[in-house]
Amino acid sequence: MTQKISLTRYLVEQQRSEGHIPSQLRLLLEVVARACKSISQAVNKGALGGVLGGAETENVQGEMQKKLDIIANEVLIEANEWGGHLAAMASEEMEGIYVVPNRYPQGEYLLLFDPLDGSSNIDVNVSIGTIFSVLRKPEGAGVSEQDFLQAGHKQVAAGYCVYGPQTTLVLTVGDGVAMFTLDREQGSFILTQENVQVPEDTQEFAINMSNMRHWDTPVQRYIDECLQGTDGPRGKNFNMRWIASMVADVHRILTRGGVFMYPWDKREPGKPGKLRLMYEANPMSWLIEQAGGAATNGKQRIMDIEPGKLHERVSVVLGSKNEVDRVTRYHLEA
Ligand code: AHM
Ligand code: MG
Repeated sequence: MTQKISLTRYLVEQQRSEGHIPSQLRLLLEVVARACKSISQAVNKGALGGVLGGAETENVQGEMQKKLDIIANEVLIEANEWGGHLAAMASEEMEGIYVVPNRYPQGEYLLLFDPLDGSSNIDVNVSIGTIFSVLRKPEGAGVSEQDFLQAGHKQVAAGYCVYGPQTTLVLTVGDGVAMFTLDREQGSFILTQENVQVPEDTQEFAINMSNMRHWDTPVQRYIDECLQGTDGPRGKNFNMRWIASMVADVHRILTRGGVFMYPWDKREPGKPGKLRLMYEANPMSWLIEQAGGAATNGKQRIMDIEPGKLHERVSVVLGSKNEVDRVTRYHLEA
């Protein structure tokens, strides 16, 4: 019988043999995984747990919050504040940073998350998820929002948990991408795929086509060429998928390739894009790059962007390398 490797064992072995994970970071990741387990539990109960529907409050981005957005945010904070491994947290659902209260020891890491990604899918029973990113707190006393403003290449761990037909946790600590499936009977995440690789080529794209008339020329050109299929310059047919949960779209791309785009568009020209850099684009970009894919904002590598503010937005093109390179080239040529 092949032995099952739990997330705990995987992390211990990474710490021991590879030296990638200091013990504080290992503890932190285990706590994040535990929080994801509770969120998965709440998601699964759905209407039976009274967790569906709106909360009638707005977040800092001016978006209406769902009950689950708030529940997931609280679960992550409560799970992570007392362990001693964190100095502060930041979330899509909180305007400012959450500093670990004085009654607990302060650690050397910073945790950022989108507690419930794909909120518009909660009430319709479609896959949603949690995205997280871990940074090291810069040296010095105290902790401030400024400490969080680090480029994506400074991340020390990143991942997401997708709540779909299965609950799957996907993680990188800079040594490739590993996937863990939640075994509900055992109550633990079990390693189900290591060394995940995104194929360099793909015939599948993901974009919200209803925004087509608002896009910039390079994006119009790329999608138009895909749509022409075997009759156009690409000489092959493309398929389209759009789940409207970045977590689920990225999970499909990590599994079978594809290109995901949420570009800048003319609806709100002052905003670089819809998605947030620090807790959506950066962690997803690192996972995709660790799996051999690429991630840009159309012009530059996402993980090289120096953030100016916590809730900064960004245009996103990520996935199979050759397609991302093509979209980026179209932008640079324009
Ligand atoms: P959220 O974090 O508020 O759920 O918003 C992010 C989501 C992404 O998961 C997804 O790719 C995108 O918004 C979908 O947007 P749209 O509804 O415009 O297609
Ligand atoms: Mg989100």
